[in-house]
Amino acid sequence: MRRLRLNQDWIGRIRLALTIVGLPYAVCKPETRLSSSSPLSIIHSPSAADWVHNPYTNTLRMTSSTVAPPPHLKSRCQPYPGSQIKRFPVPDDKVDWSMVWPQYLPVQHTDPNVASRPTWADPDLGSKAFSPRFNRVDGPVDRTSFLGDYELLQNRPLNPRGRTGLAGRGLLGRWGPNHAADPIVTRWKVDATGQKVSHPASRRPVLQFISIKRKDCGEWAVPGGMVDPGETVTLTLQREFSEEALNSLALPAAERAQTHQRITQLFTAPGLQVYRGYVDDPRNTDNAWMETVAVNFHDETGNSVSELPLQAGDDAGQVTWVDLDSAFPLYASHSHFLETVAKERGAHW
Ligand code: RP5
Repeated sequence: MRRLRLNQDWIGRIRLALTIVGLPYAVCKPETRLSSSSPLSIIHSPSAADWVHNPYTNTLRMTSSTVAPPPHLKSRCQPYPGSQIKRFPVPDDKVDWSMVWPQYLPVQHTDPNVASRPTWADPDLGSKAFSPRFNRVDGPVDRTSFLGDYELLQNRPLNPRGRTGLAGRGLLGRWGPNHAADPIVTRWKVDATGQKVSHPASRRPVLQFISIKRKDCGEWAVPGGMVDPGETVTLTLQREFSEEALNSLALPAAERAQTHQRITQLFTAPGLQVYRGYVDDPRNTDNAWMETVAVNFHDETGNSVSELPLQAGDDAGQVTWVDLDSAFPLYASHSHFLETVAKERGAHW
């Protein structure tokens, strides 16, 4: 409960700050409160023996689903991001599709930008020459879900985590799963003499991660992004990190090549895959939702990526090293990923 109060204090402060600076849209407010039985906590903190190397994605991943999935809370936030649209209110006990609810009347919304058919978005269902193969890898677009096969209702994919109060695609480009990748780059916090800094309360060493402030909502987040059609997750992780945290697209060619070489070293070492699954993203709808693979790349000695000059680029308004701490509010399910990183590395949380 103490942690919940802390979180809400932070959210209040951030919302106040956003109001002052007038960001495009305020932090999305979950409709429901976290309860003390929230599945946000780690069921089992894995030991080194629980990790196996996956040669295809070059990640170490957990052998079993030891981490509880994130709760479906932000996916019901009001108003819908980037709009004044109010979702049809969905109480906790009606989230699951198995609960019969004839009165359910979700608001239909697809953002005009998505409807205008940018290259990253699907056409509308029913459009000529658009026959998506749901639950399949559909040409260069992966329409499979980490949660298994999803259902279709009237030819529309159904969010496997349940109702959101909004039908259509909202701000998301793909019908069904929208796949992302989240690079969590960490180092130990050290003092002026190079000694690890421990947190006074937990007495555990403090980890820091590279965080960006998203331009769209002003929330702090992991510098993740969408997997482009045909792209491997490994490549997305490095590309998104370079674009958002190092502003690689704006660097002069020589500097860009140097930066690329340095971060390739970090990203080619196997990372720890800390999460793979559904993301409780405020943009989720009944028919389109976020899924991700979150991988931790750790600079143990602090002399690799730690020395790179951070510069916000692309979707990021700011970039900085942030201490891992449960009280720091983050976008979507990102706190959940960081909690796993902290537990796995024996760090403060
Ligand atoms: C989140 O949205 C994912 O975890 C990832 O961080 C992010 C991808 O969306 P964009 O940053 O590309 O908008 O759900």
